[in-house]
Amino acid sequence: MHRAHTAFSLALSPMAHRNFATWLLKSGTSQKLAKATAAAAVRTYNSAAAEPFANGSTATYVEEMYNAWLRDPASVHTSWDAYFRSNTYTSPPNLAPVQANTLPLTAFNLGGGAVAGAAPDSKTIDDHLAVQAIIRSYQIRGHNIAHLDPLEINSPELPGNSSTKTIYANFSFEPSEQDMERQFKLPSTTFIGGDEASLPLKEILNRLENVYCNKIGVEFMFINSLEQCNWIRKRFETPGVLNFSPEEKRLILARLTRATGFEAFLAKKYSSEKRFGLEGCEIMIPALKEIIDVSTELGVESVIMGMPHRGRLNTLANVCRKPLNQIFTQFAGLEAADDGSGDVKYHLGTYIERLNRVTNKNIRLAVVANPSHLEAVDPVVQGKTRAEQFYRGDQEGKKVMSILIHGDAAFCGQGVVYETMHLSDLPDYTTHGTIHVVANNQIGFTTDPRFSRSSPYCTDVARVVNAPIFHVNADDPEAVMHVCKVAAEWRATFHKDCVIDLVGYRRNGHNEIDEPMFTQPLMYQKIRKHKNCLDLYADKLIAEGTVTGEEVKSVAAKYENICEEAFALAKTETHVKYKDWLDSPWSGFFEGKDPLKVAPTGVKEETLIHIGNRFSMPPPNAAEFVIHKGLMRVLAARKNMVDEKVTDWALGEAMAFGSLLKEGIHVRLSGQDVERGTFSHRHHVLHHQLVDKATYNSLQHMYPDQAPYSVSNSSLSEYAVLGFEHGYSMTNPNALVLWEAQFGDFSNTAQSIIDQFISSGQSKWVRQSGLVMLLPHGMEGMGPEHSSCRVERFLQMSSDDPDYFPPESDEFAVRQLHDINWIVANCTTPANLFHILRRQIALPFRKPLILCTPKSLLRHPEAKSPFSEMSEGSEFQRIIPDNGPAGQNPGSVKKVVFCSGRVYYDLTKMRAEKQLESDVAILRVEQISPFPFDLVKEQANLYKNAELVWAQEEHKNQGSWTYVQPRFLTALNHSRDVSQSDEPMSFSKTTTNTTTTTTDHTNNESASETESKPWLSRMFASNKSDGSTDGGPATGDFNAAKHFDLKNVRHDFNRPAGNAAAPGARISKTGRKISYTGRAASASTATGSKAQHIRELNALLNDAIST
Ligand SMILES: Cc1ncc(C[n+]2csc(CCOP(=O)(O)OP(=O)(O)O)c2C)c(N)n1
Ligand SMILES: [Mg+2]
Repeated sequence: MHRAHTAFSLALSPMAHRNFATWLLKSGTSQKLAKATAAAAVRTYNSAAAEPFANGSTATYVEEMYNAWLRDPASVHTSWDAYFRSNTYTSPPNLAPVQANTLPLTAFNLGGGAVAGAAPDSKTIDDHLAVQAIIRSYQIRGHNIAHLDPLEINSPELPGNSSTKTIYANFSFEPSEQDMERQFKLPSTTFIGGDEASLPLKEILNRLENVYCNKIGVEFMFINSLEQCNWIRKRFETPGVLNFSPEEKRLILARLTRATGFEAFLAKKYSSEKRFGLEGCEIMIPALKEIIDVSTELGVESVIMGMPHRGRLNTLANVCRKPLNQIFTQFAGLEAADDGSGDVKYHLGTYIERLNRVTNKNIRLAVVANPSHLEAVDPVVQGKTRAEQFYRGDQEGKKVMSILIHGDAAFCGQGVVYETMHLSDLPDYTTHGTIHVVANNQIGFTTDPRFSRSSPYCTDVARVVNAPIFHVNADDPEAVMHVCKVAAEWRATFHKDCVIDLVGYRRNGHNEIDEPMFTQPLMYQKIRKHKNCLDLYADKLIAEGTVTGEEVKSVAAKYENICEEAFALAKTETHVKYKDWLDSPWSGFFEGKDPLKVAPTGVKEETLIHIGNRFSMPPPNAAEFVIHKGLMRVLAARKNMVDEKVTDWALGEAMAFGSLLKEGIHVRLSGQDVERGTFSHRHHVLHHQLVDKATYNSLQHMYPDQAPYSVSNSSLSEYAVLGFEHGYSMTNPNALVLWEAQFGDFSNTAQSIIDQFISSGQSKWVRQSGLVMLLPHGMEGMGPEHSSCRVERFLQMSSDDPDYFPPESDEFAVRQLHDINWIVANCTTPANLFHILRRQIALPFRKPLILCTPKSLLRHPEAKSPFSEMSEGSEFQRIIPDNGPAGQNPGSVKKVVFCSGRVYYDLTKMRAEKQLESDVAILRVEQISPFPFDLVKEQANLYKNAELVWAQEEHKNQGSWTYVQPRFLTALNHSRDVSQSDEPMSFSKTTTNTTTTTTDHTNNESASETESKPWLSRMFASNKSDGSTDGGPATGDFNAAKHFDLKNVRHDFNRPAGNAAAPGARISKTGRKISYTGRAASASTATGSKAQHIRELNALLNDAIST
């Protein structure tokens, strides 16, 4: 264990080096000090943000004095007596009640020859207070010298070798032999006495030593709540808490046997495979089971877990009870029966419902799929948990809980742990307590803790949220079980986070193929000689007569048989099925749905008027609810718009939300300052100007039977909050979940959530999400930051093939959406915003939406939409054509400018200035990805004689240019695949059906060798074409829909020019080109000074519009 021994030299408090009693007994200045201290203590107790209780030992002395005075005023010094009589001191509300077993100090054998029953002399008081201080010292820093490291190599270097001395060295109290036998009164802040009010000092020290310095190290005295501290003290100090019945011990042994047996079995069968075994920390499996057992007993019905590689397979097998054959199949290198890129076996998720045999209650267990990026899954798990709590109406987290498992190096190294911890107590993000389990093997890959962290413990990050930390030696199964039980009870009682630090070791290298002796030779020499936990525990139970050696062997043999049977079954499997590894099934969502049918997104005009009116209304009790004058003007302006049947951006967004809420769709918007909106345009939460915390949110009061709306300002974290919202969106497809970045570029601090989950989650883990990312974007002279949301990065990750023009049909648009990994758009009108948000729910599947959103456009007089563009019959426009003179007479247009986003308004202004409305057409590409090949082609054909340009305000290597350029070429040349020869490749067994929506799943099962290796297939095409169709599943569930989806993608990819192609496609090559107009490439998004920005913008507008 790496623990900084400096902790020991820290003083308890300024009082630590004094003789407390003497100090208290002094009069004059000391009295004043005492009074001040007492007053401070009162403030501390009464303040919501109390000072750390542990540091203020003063408070406890006053409290002890007060308790003593209550019992017997004569037992305290007259100064205290006078002080308490003055009623200045207020007993803290959460002060532990005086224990029944406490006795007045006068009852004790006194020092200095005083008579029993008389007022105690100063030595007696000194000694008692010193003993109390010692008790307290054990509670505060006993964990520092506890025997936590099974290898005993990383213990702190302490001065002297007596741990007891270390604990009380600061207290000017050197107990003699005689003192050791003396009875000492126990303070109300300890439970070591059980029913006894006093104990001999020897026994006190002995018990404290056992409780705090043995195999458990409890770190909790920094917690601000006395109630919580006492709760923990009681759970660890009460005599007998570590006594286990023979049945309990046998259960632990059986579970440990399975955990150990599983790793041994994998090691035997797949010796050269990476599995990130748990050896050295196998106790984690019984530990998780204990947490789940106790939590289930206390009412939890669903547990959502997030964990890294280490011990993951074991957890799936022995905690979730995922069928072993499914796990073993993952080792066989089989082809997938369904589609997707898949993932390595130690990343996959799972979802299981089963009976907990110990509690006899049904339980759901989910392990969320996660990427290699350590800890990235933490906020995702929290979001998923929060959502499940929300949908179940579990407002206090009594039914749904999360468990996060961490590695020691990752827990302290990865910042997202801290960011996630900070969500733990926020009203709209809390999951009402998470149990964190650290599989602390005292190493991270090849790096020792002393080189990987600056904190004494790997768990110190948890202290910031006042989470108790239970360190425990992983070689002591009973200590571990006790800690797990307390953790589960803690969560059920206080609904706050806590941490279990399982201190073990790693028996092998980082993975099974690594050689650990290269880097940790001494540690591994020790490990090689160290018996495993199961053997140690079995020896112990055999020695004490709880089990026999035969029983131990037979339990192990039984489990091995189970593994063998599953292994044999796995051998009969021919394919792996990704759907077996889905962590968030959406039962019923896909059933009976036409996977290519989008519900209309336009709504009745009366709905728009109703929502608009509500949204522009002050709170119903307006007479009492005073809102800011500026907001009155905002509301009045909204009302005017509704009367004129037009909408601006904020109103358009509210229309989308309100209409979805009306349809029963839960809407959740989260991000920094989203309630008002960074640009002060949204104002969803109105604040009473005179009453604190009185707010009104009109979107929550649109309709009596509407779905819940939640909008919440988040913590200042992108990584954790975006991850959280992604997790939230995974839980239920019938919700619109949106995350807004303050400015679009800040989303890059959440890059791993974007890369690892949002863009690729469906492909890797057959998991869909309709999450919306709102990214304020626009070059407006604000410098390198706050300008670009780096849309180029999102576009670069879009999975549509630039060289492939999909078959044209009525379903072109939806099929593209179906096949892509996410949607990237930049809308220029509130109506299009309205439709694209509603389309997220209208789609029969879910795709993430990356939406560049405006800043200055929020108030642009032209960026408004009439209600007619949102009412029934209207829909999202992927491309907004030119509806002016140019569009009406396209044949005479000289130039067509394609653009995306706010630059459109600058371009139209410049065109007007140059009076070129008939010569230059300006078209807006609103949905950038998937690229609207069909509409681009259609529009380009319309302007036959025109030169085509792409104009963007972003630099050439940024913005959409690099994405759209090759796609324009494909669209303009009507090409299916410009990189291919003219000969259609027809090896594929299916053709892409442009019209049918029927299902033929049977074909899918016979995926050929060549199909499964598209690149090879392409090179050595085998001319296999049966012309069968592969449309969408008529009755498909999620997996069926996805199956269908990816088959098409794959087939299309391999066989771009198919017999189902639109007539003429790919044949007529016009040879038209599109050129670029805009800023030069740049290393930064900066546009320099405001003046430079305007100069550059004008240049690009001039360039774009000149004919
Ligand atoms: C964000 C990130 N950085 C680096 C890695 C590479 N990596 C994989 S495991 C590992 C060590 C992790 O140590 P620890 O958290 O203690 O877990 P252990 O493997 O010891 O169980 C590292 C650095 C990673 N997976 N994720
Ligand atoms: Mg580690």
